Amino acid sequence: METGTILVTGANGQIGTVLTAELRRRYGASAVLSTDIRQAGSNNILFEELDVLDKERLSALIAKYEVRQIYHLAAILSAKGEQNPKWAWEINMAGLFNILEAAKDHGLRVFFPSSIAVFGGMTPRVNTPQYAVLQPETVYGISKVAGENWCQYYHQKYGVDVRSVRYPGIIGYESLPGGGTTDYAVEIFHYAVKGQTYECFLEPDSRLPMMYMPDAIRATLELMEAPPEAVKIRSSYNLAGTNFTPAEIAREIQKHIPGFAVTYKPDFRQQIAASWPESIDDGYAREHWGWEPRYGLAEITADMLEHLREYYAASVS
Ligand code: AKB
Repeated sequence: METGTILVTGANGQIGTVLTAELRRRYGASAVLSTDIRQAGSNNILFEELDVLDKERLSALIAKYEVRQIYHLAAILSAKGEQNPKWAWEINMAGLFNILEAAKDHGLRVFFPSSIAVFGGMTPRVNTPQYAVLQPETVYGISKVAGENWCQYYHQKYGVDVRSVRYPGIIGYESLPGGGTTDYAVEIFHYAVKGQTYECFLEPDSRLPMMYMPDAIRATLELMEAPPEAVKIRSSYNLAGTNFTPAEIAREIQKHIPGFAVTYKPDFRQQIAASWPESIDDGYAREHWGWEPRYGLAEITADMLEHLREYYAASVS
């Protein structure tokens, strides 16, 4: 597929780090321009600093690198957003507007990550359907609902080829999450491998939808590479991998590390988690563009522990 240059915003974040590397593996290092407000990370071969609120710089980079696609990953997540709601709203919304306007002006394909955070306490929590009540209880969730609607609007009014999924919590070993409610499911593995007790900020039975990073990257690329007529939902697709509770993931880790201990000290993030679904019905993604997850809790746990053991062994030697 002819992609031109692909620009990634938020490329140094949890998903951006891994997605950028995979895009470079597929399309070539010089075909992917990584951008972030932070300095270049380790895999940033072709990197430019970019604040997504800086519309002029965004336009200049699109022209300079002949950009054809944007993966717009820069955003403030659920927990961090609650510390400073107006700032989170500004970054999440004004940033998206800049991307959608640029896409309209330059005819770009856009990926917009939405989230299970679009749902709230009025939504059915089990097998949450695609078309459900969207009354989120965080500024992050409100910005994602608005963002989904703006994506659909730009598609319908201006023909912008924008595509989106509602990510569950993402678990991976290559990068760390920052500021989310599902972050515990990554942190817990690091503590386990380091032989430390983990203090979990959610209750033991707080079930949430989760997905392993390779599944998340594959879903993103499968959606972006699907023929336009297959992408029938232009707000955002429900997407499911697996789901589990802190107690279940702790038990799964203990199968590999029997002495691993978890204590529980729920904080404000428990209330956010309680407003989100336990599991997701992703029937439309399966039907429209063939989505199928590959990793369950057992596979995620074994793979995470293997890679993190290698990582920590290499960092001490
Ligand atoms: C968060 O916890 O805020 C994110 C998400 C589910 O969108 N990981």
